[in-house]
Amino acid sequence: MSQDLVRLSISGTVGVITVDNPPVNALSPGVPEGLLNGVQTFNAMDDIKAIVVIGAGGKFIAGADIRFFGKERAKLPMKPQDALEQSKKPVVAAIAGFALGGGYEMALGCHYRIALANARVGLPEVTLGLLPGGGGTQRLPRLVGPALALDLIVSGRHVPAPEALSLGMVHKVFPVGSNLLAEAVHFANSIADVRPIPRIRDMKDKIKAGTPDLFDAKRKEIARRARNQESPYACIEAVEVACKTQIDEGLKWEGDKLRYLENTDESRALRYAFFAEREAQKLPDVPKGTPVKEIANAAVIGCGTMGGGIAMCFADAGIPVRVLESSQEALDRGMAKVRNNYEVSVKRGSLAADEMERRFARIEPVLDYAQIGDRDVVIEAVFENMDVKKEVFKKLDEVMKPGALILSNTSALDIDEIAGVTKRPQDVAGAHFFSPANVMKLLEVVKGKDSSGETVASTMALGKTIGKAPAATGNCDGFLANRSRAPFNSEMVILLEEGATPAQVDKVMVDFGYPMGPFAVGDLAGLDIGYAGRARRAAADPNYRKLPIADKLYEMGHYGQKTGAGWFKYEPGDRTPHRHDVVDQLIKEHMEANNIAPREISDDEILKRLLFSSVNEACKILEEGIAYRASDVDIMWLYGFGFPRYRGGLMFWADLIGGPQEVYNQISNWHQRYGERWAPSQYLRKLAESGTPFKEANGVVS
Ligand code: 3H9
Repeated sequence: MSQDLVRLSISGTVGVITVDNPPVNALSPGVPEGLLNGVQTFNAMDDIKAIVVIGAGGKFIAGADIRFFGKERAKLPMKPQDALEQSKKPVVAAIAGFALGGGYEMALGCHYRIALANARVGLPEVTLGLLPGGGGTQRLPRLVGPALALDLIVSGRHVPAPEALSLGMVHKVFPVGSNLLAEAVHFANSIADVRPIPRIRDMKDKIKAGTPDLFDAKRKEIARRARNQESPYACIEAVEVACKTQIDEGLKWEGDKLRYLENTDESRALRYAFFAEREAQKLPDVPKGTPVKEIANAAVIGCGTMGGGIAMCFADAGIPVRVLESSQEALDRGMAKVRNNYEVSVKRGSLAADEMERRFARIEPVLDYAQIGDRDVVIEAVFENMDVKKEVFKKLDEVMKPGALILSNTSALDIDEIAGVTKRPQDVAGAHFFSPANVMKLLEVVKGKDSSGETVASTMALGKTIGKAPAATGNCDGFLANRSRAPFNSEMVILLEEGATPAQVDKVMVDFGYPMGPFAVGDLAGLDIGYAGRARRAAADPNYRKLPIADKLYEMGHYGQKTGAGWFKYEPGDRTPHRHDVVDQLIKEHMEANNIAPREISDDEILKRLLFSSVNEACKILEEGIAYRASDVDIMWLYGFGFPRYRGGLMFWADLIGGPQEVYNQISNWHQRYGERWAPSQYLRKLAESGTPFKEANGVVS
């Protein structure tokens, strides 16, 4: 097995070890063995003077095989990275594509690292709830110093090769298109006789200058975003250990910590999220190899908050985009908002001023539909009203070139009805962005009944191109994301009717891991949005559970931050939410009018009522065959609603706290207590009965 995954060859006096484990050359069983065998074999050959380690297929090594964490690993007589480091013949790591995690750790075991200019290196283990466990936490600080190592290991970011060169992470960078193997052999020949061989374990200068404040400062810096998590703190401690102990002791500490972390729920959840994200790209009802449309330019209809944000997504990805409005005034207003958004980024230091100008120049404001007809894709982002959307789609049908992707950013409306006004419903799909569109990563791709496989696959691919996390859903009111979220939105207000306060609910959800509480988010987004949606649903469904407190608040002019008051009160120019006595009064009046006795509502009840109501709805969506799989629900919650990634997503979290059986039992209780809105989904009952965890639940294809 190891011979297939790791090949040995010879070029003059250089031994070449090639890792060949598609798709990403992960360190699956057999690869570490093959690497170890390679070093030992070439060390035993007198005529070999130096060694090159390279990956096949234009990639170095993507790290440990993530599927194998939490499982028993084969014990090797020696770790390959240690064997590489101790090799008596100098070893050169030749990095194309990427050297990540255990891959970069393998390169750190080597004595020299060279890379192609478009390669990326880094230690992203923290994003999987782990720490670098192949020597990275001990070798990187010795190579680049503890401060930089700490930043790289705690952020887990992928470092582009030119930057890696300037940081000392690699020795030499070759232009894209170079023959890396030839360059590596040439380089290996040039250093073959250099002695002493530069081994990172012998580098002590940089870690000697201990900086005790560094570690506490880092802990403080990450305290808010890393709350409830262990791995970022383990990463900090590991670099601290590197500065305080001998390397062998540090390596042992690191190995023990990795074994502990890989069995935490945090790491299980993050590993699950990694694969769920990739799974979401797979469309079971679209044949493999379905062609994907090339998108060289785009158009957006509407330059309001959503339209402007969507145009920015294209501009940020280097795609020229025309944005159309019905009047010059609306266009000027929208473009000014876009410019302002960019300027805020420049002020914050996250965007260079010249790059802002380049991006802004890619957005061309236009007033006439004739100016967008030649675009490869158009995204409609006008007011959320069926008649308005239909008018737009009729015009698009007239002007767009044959084969153009015609997408709607509707967040809930019937995509089939919209597509129905065109003569080409096969080219129409939903492309639901989340607000603010230029920031939020989720792209919910909605398949209409007539959307072609090519249209859906192309919209998914487009999402990737513009840096989004796309996930697909079928057509229903609210689609997958907003429909599964709707019960949560109702339940949080219903809890107020029973005596909870917005501040209490928000605190529970922030403690759980959300960046903001749901009431504060409502105030930020604007309470008029929810009101309009409720009115529409109440008109369509006589059994719709009304939310009188929320409705009254809106009717009193509390639209959220924009009016200085919503669920909370805001001082001018300050976004800090303050308790509002008007809201307290509304709650009190509602309870008195309905004879509801105040009671202590526990944090656990708040959390579960919000989230279980949505799990139940997600099960209904799966049962209707509208979602492909439960893990797509999780992707939507992670990227659309700020659900903490280290809890995996709504459904995975529910698995962690007891799975379908626990959820079903609790929901059945609430069904008896509160009535029909808690009726358990039949699909949930089936999952509970069969003992199938949510993470294995697929949509029922009718
Ligand atoms: C580690 O190294 C711990 C060590 O410190 C300790 C050692 C003891 N394992 O993303 P893509 C699959 S922790 C297994 O679509 P791209 C992926 O699921 C690891 N599978 O490609 C997908 O499969 P499928 C630290 C993996 O070109 C296919 O490969 N390393 C792994 O857009 C293609 O993936 C990382 O965290 C893996 N390590 O991006 C790096 N990686 O086709 C994780 C990928 O069946 N990987 N797959 O859906 C990545 O960030 C990206 O995959 C990469 C390529 C940038 C490499």
